[in-house]
Amino acid sequence: MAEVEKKPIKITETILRDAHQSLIATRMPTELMLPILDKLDKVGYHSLECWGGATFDASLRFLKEDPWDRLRKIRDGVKNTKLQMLFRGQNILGYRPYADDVVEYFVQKSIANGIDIIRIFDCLNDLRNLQAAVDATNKEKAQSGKGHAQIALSYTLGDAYTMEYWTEMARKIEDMGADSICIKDMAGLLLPYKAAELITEMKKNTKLPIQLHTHYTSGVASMTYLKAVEAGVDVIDTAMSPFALGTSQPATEVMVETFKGTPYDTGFDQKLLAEIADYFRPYREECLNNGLLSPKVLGVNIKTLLYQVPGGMLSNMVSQLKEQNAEDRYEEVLQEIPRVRKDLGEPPLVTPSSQIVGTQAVFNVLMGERYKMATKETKAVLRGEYGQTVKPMSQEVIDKVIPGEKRITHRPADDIPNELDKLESEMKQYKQQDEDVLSYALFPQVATDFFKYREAQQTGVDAKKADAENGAYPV
Ligand SMILES: [Mn+2]
Repeated sequence: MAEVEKKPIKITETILRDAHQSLIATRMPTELMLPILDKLDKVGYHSLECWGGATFDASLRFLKEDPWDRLRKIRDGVKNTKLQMLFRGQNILGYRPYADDVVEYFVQKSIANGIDIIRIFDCLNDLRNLQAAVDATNKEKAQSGKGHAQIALSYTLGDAYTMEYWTEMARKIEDMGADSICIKDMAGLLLPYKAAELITEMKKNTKLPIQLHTHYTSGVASMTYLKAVEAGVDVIDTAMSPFALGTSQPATEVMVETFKGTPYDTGFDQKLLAEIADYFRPYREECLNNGLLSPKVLGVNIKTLLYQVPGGMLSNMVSQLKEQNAEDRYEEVLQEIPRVRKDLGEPPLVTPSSQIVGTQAVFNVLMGERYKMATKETKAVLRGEYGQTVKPMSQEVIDKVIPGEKRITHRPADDIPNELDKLESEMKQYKQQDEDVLSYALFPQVATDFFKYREAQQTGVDAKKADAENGAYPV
């Protein structure tokens, strides 16, 4: 009897990044991560996602930690496993587009401090917004031999997102010089049989490895992984059980056990995984007790599937309506969302496009007239400042919201002159390491506060007594 060809499924562990970003607002401190790195390193993961996304902001803003220092400490403790980060294309890890020189420098420093795989995405899937980061990664790879550029497509549903769209994107990503592709399903919209079809078709169109990233939010995620693995996906993202499920990823141990004895067997040691889970479980309990982890995010949110919008977007919308004493308009707004999305060229609904569409839908309903008022962000999308959408935007809406204004069709970052020197001159009094200018570039105010805090710590001033609000630190 012919042996079935073995194809062990590879796993990216998310407990150090997306798992705690999704469940406890990215609050896991570095000190909690360090003692378990040795065991995590022994599992045999494809990679450990541990940096980028919201971790950078949360470290500086809430944990008063230097994110670069975190990365170096994780690198010190993880000798064998690749380290992975999430990167928002031209927005890096911030909320505005940056000049190419900042993007390139950030990539260079991320790799120099220990990152191996950079997962790069754009909220409109406009590949032009990813080119600078991919080129920078490839440049670093050519020079130091380190670095892997993965392009992530934000998965979404809609008329424009046909099978041809996804397969065509796979081809383009390969042409751009990326090393792998990720299907990034932030809202848990990808259903099991659809996943099988998607992976099968994409595999026909690209030689690049394909990784699948989803969230448990709608309750289908582990089934989606099962079908995707059977269809030939190369890597899946999972989280150790104490921080799995709900708005996080499927549990690592469960997926490992599922594939045991099959051609997809990971070969991971369940005893070792159990020891890692034992380590994180008391922290989960602590987070449940102090309210950082809410049982609300641990269930199945079926509305995600019903309305095809991310759970976070719905809760945002409800709070906006509450503020206006207009909770009774909920259904109307829900129906307005797909219309606004169409007007704006049917973008995927992920940060920040989800907030832009959601807020505009609330405005349209509450004002009693569509686009009577438009947000600054809606205007920017219509001007092309976020990039190109898959479908054309509504001419009628363009004429009403930005009449006679200039629209751009080129890559938005082409309008941003190099800015590293200027940023450097603004923050040089606080600079203790090269990387500080990048922290400042991303979050000028938060980073400055952090630099002052750091100085106060170093000079022995009790930072708790320092006047954080006014930024006055008695020395
Ligand atoms: Mn995610």
